[in-house]
Amino acid sequence: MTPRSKHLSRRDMLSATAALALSSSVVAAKTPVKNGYNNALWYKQPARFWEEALPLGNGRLGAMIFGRVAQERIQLNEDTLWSGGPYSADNPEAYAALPEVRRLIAEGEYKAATDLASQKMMGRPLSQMAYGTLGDVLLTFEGAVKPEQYERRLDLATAITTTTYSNGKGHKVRREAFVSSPDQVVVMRLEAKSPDIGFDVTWRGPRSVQIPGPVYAGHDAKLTPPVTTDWMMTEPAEPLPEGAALASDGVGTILCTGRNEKGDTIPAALTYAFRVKVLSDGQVTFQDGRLRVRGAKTVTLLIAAATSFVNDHDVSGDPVARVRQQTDAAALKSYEALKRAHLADYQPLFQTVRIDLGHGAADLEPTDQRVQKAATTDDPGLHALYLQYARYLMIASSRPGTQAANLQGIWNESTTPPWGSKYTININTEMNYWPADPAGLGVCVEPLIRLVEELAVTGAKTARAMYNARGWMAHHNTDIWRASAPIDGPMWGLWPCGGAWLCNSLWDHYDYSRESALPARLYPLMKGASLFFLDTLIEDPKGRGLITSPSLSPENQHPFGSSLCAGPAMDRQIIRDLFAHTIACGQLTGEDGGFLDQLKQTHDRLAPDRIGQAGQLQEWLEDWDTGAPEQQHRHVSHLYAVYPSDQINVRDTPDLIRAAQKTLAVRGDMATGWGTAWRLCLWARMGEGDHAYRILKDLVGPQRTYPNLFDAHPPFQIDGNFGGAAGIMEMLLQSWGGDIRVLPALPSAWPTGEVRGLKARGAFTVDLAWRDGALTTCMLKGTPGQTARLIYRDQKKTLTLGPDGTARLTV
Ligand code: FUC
Repeated sequence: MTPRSKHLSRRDMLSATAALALSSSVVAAKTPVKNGYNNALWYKQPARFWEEALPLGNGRLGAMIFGRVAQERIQLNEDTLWSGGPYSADNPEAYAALPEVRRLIAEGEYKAATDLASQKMMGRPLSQMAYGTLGDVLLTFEGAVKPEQYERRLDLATAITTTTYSNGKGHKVRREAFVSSPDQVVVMRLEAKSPDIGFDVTWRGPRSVQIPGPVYAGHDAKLTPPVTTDWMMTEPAEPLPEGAALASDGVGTILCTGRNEKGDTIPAALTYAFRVKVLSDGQVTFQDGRLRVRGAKTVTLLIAAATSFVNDHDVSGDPVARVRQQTDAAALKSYEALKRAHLADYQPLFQTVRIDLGHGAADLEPTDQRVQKAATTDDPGLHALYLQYARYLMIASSRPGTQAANLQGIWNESTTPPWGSKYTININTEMNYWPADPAGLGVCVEPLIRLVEELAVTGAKTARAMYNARGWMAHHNTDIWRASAPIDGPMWGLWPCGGAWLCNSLWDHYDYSRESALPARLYPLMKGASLFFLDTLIEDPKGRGLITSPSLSPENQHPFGSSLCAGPAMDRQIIRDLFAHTIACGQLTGEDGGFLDQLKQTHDRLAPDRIGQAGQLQEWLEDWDTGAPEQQHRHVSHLYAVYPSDQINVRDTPDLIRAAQKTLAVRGDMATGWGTAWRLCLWARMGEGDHAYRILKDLVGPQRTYPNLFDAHPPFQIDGNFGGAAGIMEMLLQSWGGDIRVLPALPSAWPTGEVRGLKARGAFTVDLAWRDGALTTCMLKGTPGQTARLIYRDQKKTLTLGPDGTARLTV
């Protein structure tokens, strides 16, 4: 934190906001800076659907702000509110069945192998626990009428939402909200010109929400923004769920408490609490289960929330004490002081990256209208906004000390969210963290490191129980209890590489930051993950090398009625990286040389990647690709080697790159939100900027992006936001194989632009500018004396950073 940021005045804040809009001349010419230019989401009507509401978060507490007129809806989340309690799903019968499942796979009896695995090897229970919700805090206003000059917005430069309008009496009304990390509360401020703010505060408890209406459902549905505006929309009153209670526990407060849901056979073990405290210059009373605010000019609403979760085996926390302490402490500060602390915490993180990809008329339009046209028009401002929004979402959903971002980050309105809003670790959780380091937010990876540390403990039990192996492993999913047994069914769950992939993500985090303390923290995790494979890899009976079995190529069926198989390409690629990274890490920490030698020998015996008859990169050890039932399957698992890994790349392995391109062409450009984002990253990594750009347009268009810019799988899943942001950065800057590539996949649609603050592997910060498709500035920052190999078009240069830690590439 800079000394300056500790003392941000309102003027500082405004100038910081303005400074973020890079091209000031364009801003001046087109004015509506009030609409935030390309650093804000804004709308001319309130949110009807959840996917139109604006997310706020401090990593732990999440709030969706609807900006409604007759009744404000604040949908609340706390990142430890999951169903169930501490549990293990390891199946004691699994190990006995393992040799037979392997034998059946080796003999091509895939269906029989699947049936046996289904009966004997899967987790008990077969599903994991789900992320939950605290329900809604509702503010029902007195005498609301259709407003005038309505606008609601989320300013990414401040992480504050505002709703402004003129009420029936011609008075301006203003609401601001943010979620403070330093004060651990949701803060909403309501202001009016005269003392006529009157509303009731009520709670609608957690409920199971079906994904609303045809507008937002369906894999291929067209997602259109609402055509009508319901100014007076209110939520139906509902009784509180069983076990939930609401009471006033002090002047101007309500305390809401309850129990989490049970999950499958696992009993509910958590309690939760949240407390609302209202500070106002009007009258505040408590009656009939509601707080009544009347005759106020200004109101500050503080909300703290917590559960009894301490860690994955301890649920003895006291959420009531915690929320009382947090709301009471926050109430001692003025609203301005809370806001200053929030900005001083948030802005130094957000402001490290600035981006300008060009401008157009759409810059001035409301965000929902931009999305509507984004697949068919060029809107570079929206692409820049998409990157900054992902950075915003990262800061809001994953901060040191919080839980890692799950399938929906931290935002979820249902007790039964899609896929439990868990951690799917066969792509989705890893994708969540792809943009963190390159976007200057390496600090946000900390929760993922902790997740892996905890998973390595439960995963060691699974490794022992199911495979009689040393080390640790995890299958394709986990939850807050760090469950590691295979779930859902063998076709999805019986995949042994979830833990290994996570380790590779953590090593990549080290590669970006080169933080000297990290290898010692990561080595035990990586060594444990490696040990598991030393004990479980088997010889391919046809002599092609070492392979996994049983396994699958994530969620894709081969031609023989199952996905179960031996030695899919992705496993070999992930394990190859895992071993190589473990060796590198072990060398840094001075670990056991003999063990590292053993890893090296095993690494070299892993079955290599193969090119099939159709010229494609083989997804499986056998050449099955052309016979697989879903040719355009959303997963592109065997392209892991191209991105996020660099085992297959345009510099060293041109034949395999051609095969990967062939595969990707067959898979098609459009998939689920995250599937589309992965394709974008892949084409960018292969240097195909215009192709990547076409995919980006689809991703930010109305079929894969909701009005609030949340990614649409559909339904909402946050991985597409993060993967899409990683793809945008990959088009501008790449770092792999020891080289830094400048503008390696610049599309013709972004001829002139500028980006500052991106990170490259090796602990470099890079600022770039280009004009008419050609690089004009490339500035590298790092440690004095550090050298970097730069590639721009056909130029290759080695630069040494000067005494001030910078160097420029001259072109
Ligand atoms: C994997 C994907 C699905 C979805 C789910 C959460 O199973 O195949 O598309 O993203 O994770």
